[in-house]
Amino acid sequence: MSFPVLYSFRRCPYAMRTRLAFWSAGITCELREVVLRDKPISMINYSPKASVPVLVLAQGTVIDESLDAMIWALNQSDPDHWLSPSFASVAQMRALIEINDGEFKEHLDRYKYADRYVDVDPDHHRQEAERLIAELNARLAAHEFLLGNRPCLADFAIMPFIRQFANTDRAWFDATQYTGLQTWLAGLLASQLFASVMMKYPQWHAGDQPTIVP
Ligand SMILES: N[C@@H](CCC(=O)N[C@@H](CS)C(=O)NCC(=O)O)C(=O)O
Repeated sequence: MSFPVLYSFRRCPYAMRTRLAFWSAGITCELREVVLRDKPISMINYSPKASVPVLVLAQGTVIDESLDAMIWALNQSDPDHWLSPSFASVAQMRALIEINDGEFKEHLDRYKYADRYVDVDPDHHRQEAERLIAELNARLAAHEFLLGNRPCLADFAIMPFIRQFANTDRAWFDATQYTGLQTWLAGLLASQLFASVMMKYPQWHAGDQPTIVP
């Protein structure tokens, strides 16, 4: 029997959110743990842009955008209704994820990895990123999750990036007034689902015995 193949990297926020959707959907796949400085040739052949995650379906279809891979998984099975936010439309949910993946990610990278850029002030980019942080925090004053009283695709698509933002300067984040966001993040990080997708696997090499998960 052949399972979908997921090229993944444990700490990559895009791969993380894809694994969250796979585990929630209960999809069994072959996990190939990638080391970014030593990417497998087969992954690059499937997807020349060579970013993780890369999903290869049994029929050979390749999905190499994490959000598309999440939606593919949830279209197979969505037991917790991630695709139907309780207090918002799907379009509003997509829009929130788009802000995260676009503007927020740009500032997050320049805050977290300022030394990789020329002439970048990390504090400036933290302040810019804080606009979305404040907006998410305001949402969480109204309900427990970003778009309602249960978590949806947006919570899991965005959480790995907020985790990175928080971890960049944990003492600063913990001392902010964004208590709703702090509680939301802590709850998701403490979940059984998150623990499951953060299990460690050795680097995959062609010819290895397949790692079938979950
Ligand atoms: N838009 C892509 C972005 C994926 C991405 O940028 N992944 C990073 C790791 S977190 C990567 O593989 N970068 C390529 C590299 O570092 O060589 C997605 O959503 O899947």
